[in-house]
Amino acid sequence: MTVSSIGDAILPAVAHPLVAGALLAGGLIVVLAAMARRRRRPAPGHPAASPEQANPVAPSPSARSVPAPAAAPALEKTMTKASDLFVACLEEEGCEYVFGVPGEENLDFLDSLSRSRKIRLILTRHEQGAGFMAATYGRHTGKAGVCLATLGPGATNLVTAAAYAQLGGMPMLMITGQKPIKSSKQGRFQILDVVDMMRPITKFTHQLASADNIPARVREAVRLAQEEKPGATHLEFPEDVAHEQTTSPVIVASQVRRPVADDKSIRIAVDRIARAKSPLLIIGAGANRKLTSRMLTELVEKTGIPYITTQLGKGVIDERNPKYLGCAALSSGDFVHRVIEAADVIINVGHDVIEKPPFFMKPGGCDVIHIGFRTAEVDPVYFPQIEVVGDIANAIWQIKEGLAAQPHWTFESMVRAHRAELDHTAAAVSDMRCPVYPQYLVDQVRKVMPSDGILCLDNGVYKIWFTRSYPAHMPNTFLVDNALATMGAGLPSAMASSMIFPNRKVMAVCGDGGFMMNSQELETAVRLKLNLVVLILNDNSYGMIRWKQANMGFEDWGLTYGNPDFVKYAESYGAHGHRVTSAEGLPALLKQCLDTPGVHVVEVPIDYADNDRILNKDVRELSAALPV
Ligand SMILES: Cc1ncc(C[n+]2csc(CCOP(=O)(O)OP(=O)(O)O)c2C)c(N)n1
Ligand SMILES: [Mg+2]
Repeated sequence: MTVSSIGDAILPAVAHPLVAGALLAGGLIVVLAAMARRRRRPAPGHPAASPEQANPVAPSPSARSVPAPAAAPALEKTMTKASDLFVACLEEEGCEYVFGVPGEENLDFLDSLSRSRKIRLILTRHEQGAGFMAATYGRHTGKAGVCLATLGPGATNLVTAAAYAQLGGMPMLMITGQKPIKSSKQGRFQILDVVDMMRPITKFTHQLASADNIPARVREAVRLAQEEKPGATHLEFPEDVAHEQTTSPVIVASQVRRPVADDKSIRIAVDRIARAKSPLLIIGAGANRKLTSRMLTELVEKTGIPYITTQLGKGVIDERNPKYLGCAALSSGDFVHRVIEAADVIINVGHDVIEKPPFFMKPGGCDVIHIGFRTAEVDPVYFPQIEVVGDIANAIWQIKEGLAAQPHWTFESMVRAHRAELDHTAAAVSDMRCPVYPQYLVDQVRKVMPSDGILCLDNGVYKIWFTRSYPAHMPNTFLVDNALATMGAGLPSAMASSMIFPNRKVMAVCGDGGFMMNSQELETAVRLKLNLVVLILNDNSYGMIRWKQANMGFEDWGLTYGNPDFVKYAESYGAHGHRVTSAEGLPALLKQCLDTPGVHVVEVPIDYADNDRILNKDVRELSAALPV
């Protein structure tokens, strides 16, 4: 920082009473550090910052280059209103948006937020939409997405989003209001023990009982949300605490780096991989971090070891790479499971027990090397022989440095199994029936989406078709929830993606069931002037459950419904409504929607008649018949 830039930073800073307070109470160095960081953030006014500047994928807290805060004796203490201090703490954490539905217990906070020049309120039509958007913000940026709700009913509406963030590893901070805690206002009207309610689905939940503690608790809530494994945190901010006065200054985050794997563990892993006959990389949820992506790509390039992914590991390495051998979308019996069976050493990167296991270990079976931020959670089907624990990107880099391609390695049967999968899919992608064939749809969506385009899936049976056959090219371009696997997140996650990356194409793929669970957020999307395309796959039923019902030999019963006219429905919100009437017309319609600004809702009648035969029978039989 130059002398003049220091001056630039200080002058507007001291004009702000909160920062002046921090200057006096916390000392000059703290404020200079804070200012230096603020100057790197987007200028006031929104939408903020270009996505790349906004720090794409999961920055390690270690990326900070801020001098460590130094404590200085307080000179004079300035009184600050608690809700103003809370907002200042969020600003310090780099918060850009607060997504939510305020209630009367949040009005002090809302008033303080109205004066922020760094944080924008994103008002939604349901707290669940706000939570899904905040979690998706966290997933893309690595910074805690912040959402807001009132006490009781607002807080209960956040529960599904909390679980979504917690299980999915997405950093998110929830703030809920509460009636006064120091005096009774309306008896127990609307009062629930929200802190306890959030306990099993968060990493940290806390009631702010004193304004003095706000800076420490906000820092903790953000630190824990962002730290591996990222997840949800919750602060309850009662009405009477919100309008207290305090002299507590904002706390600036420390400089910290993640611990790296011990080099002895790296040597053991390298030695085992080198001695393998057919090593295989499996990329899981925890590997979905930006630096990890680069290191893994380099490892594959240098050694030629092939890889498969779990659903949440999709896109970490470009799936156009010839070393890509499939995604474990089904639990068993797919071609990809033949790839796995052909390996004698599995290098399992970022394994997260929250996903259905891509493979089941057996005594006497192949060896597994677990590479993760933490040690493996062992169970009867997962008991790795070797573990490399520490920052994943660094561990992969160390392994890459020590490992060379081995002439005795052979990948023939793995490649054969994947080739059989590609041939099987290729035979179906040109099926031009209408209602549309899922394999044709996946192929056409991939063709119209650019490499950096972001596909956001809701939960339904189409998820299996997309995860198996949509090659993701870049990290976080294929947002699927294979952790909570909730319905209803497709549209909000696409909205958040479009806000964060306004220059990229964004498409939500939803079932008619999942879309209707948060369809009211179309109003939010139109109000925010977002550009996105929402496909609604219409089978007039909860198709995924119907598919399982058929598979289990039950009668086709109890899972169908009627739908609104989706074109008129979209138009009533001010969105553009479209309906696919022929397979031939699909590509041009998708392209037109992606290239025309605004919110486009496209109803796609879908033919699921062959789901059961293909996914439960053909795929199993064909893959089982392959020689290993
Ligand atoms: C919130 C929630 N409720 C229920 C389920 C169970 N579930 C999983 S998929 C599914 C049906 C999805 O229907 P739809 O969105 O129409 O997609 P389709 O499978 O028909 O393509 C249901 C009910 C769930 N995952 N999440
Ligand atoms: Mg459906």
